[in-house]
This record gives sequence, structure tokens and C-alpha cells, in this order.
Amino acid sequence: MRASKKVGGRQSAVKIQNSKDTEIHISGAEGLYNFSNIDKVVREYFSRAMSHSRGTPNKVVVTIEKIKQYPSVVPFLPVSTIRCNSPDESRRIISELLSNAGVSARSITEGIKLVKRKIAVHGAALMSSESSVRIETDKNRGVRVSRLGVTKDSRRKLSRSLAGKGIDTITVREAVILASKVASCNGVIAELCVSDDPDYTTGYVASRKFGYVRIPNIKKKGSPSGGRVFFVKEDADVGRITEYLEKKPVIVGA
Ligand code: WAQ
Ligand code: MG
Repeated sequence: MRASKKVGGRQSAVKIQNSKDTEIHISGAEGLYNFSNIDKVVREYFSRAMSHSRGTPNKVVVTIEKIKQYPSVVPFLPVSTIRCNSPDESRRIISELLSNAGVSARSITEGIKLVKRKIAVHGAALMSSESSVRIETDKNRGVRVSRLGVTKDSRRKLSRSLAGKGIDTITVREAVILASKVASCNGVIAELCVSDDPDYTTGYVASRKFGYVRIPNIKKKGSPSGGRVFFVKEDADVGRITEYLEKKPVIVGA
């Protein structure tokens, strides 16, 4: 599902080709579901699109595709939460974690800039972990991770483990599932995420090396900024990584 708001004039965001209008990203969601659940999922996605804190969309696109490829199964990243009292402190924590994963100081600085930018985009940036060069083909859209899901069993396990930490919410569940697919992608070494929801101030850094590390107070309450950056190996094959993240069906929960 993709919900956006088309506005006339110069209200920033992504300019629509050959048009005076711009399109502001409101909300998006995706998943792998059994055919029998589609009716229910589409209704949930629609109501989510229409009640987002970023505003009311005037365009909602729902795409339903039959998947022919059998999904591969990858493990959940272990979840932890680090103490962090302010956006300033979060910079130091993000830097330490990303540097530990093998991201250069330059790429860390550029990555933080991207997730703190005012205009949220639909997808994620792919950034070279050494040179900080962005390698995704469409920089306005970014790479959108899709075709990811859980089995009933693994969903239950995830909920149980998150409930033990008091964080069994749809936001955390979806983020852990997404980060687990991203971490399973060859060539990706780490992810940095800040929600674009103005009221959601916990972000995370994730990697296969240390799992999914939640960072409270990563941004100020009320800020509509947010974004995701996937840091990739310097010699990464952008076509293969994009194909895996956008198209390869992956079930999390080995
Ligand atoms: N693929 C790529 N990028 C995405 C996707 C996706 N499927 N979904 C969202 N993004 C990008 C996009 O640029 C958004 O602006 C940005 O990420 C933030 O998306 O454990 O809710 O859906 O408490 O607002 C983190 C949970 C929640 C932390 C993250 O992200 C925790 C969240 P949002
Ligand atoms: Mg959001």
C-alpha cells in the first residue's frame, strides 16, 4: 500500500514529472499473505492509510500480486534497547554502532543527514559504506523492501518475545521483520532507521553483527523527518541487492 498527498505549487517533496504538482509521502506498508487473508489485509491497509499522523492522503495505491517463487526463510534479528536520552546523544550511539559494523565516519555522517532530512521519501537509500556514495537508481523513490512476511508460528514467537520487553506493537513487529530481511541480504552490512511518524521517536540500527538495536529519543517529538539507509559493501552489486530487497519473497522466522 502506498498513500500520498498531491499538492499544487511549491510545497516541496517529490516533484511529479512534467507537472506543477508535488507528491508528499504519507504512509506505506507491504507483506506476504495467504490468499484467504487478502480481503482483511487490504481493509487494514486502507484504514491505516486514511488515519496516519502525517496527514490524510488524496491518493492510495494498493497493489496485490500473486507470488510464484517459493519464499526463502531467514532468522529474526535479536532485539535490544540501548539507553539514549536525546537526539544529540543518539548521534554518538549511532556512530559507535555503525562504525562497529564497518561503516566509515564519512558514510555515518551522510547517513545520519539522510534520516534527519525534513522530507520523508517512500523508500530507503543504498549507501556505500566506505565512500558514502548513494547507489540506488531512483533517489526520489529509494529502494522499497517488499515481499516479506512471517508464518503464524513465527509471528506468535516474535510477539511473545517482544511482549516480554513491553514492546509488542505493530510498529516494532514490522520494523523487526523488515530489518531481518534487510540484514539477510548479501552485501548489506548495516541499516539505520528513523520513523517518519511525528510522534514516534524511537529508531534503530541493525546488522547481522549485533542484531536490532533500538535507540529511544533518536529525534524530537513532533518532527516529521525520518528515513532509512542501507549501508552496503563498497563493491556491492546494486541490481542484485535491489532485486532481493524489492522482489525476493522472504519469510522471517527460522
Ligand atoms: N522499504 C524501504 N524503506 C522503507 C520502507 C520499506 N518497506 N518502509 C519505510 N521505509 C523508509 C521510508 O523512507 C520512511 O520514510 C522511513 O523508512 C520510515 O518509515 O523498535 O515506523 O514506516 O521501536 O515511519 C522503528 C521502530 C519504526 C523502532 C520505523 O518507519 C522500535 C517506522 P516508517
Ligand atoms: Mg511511517
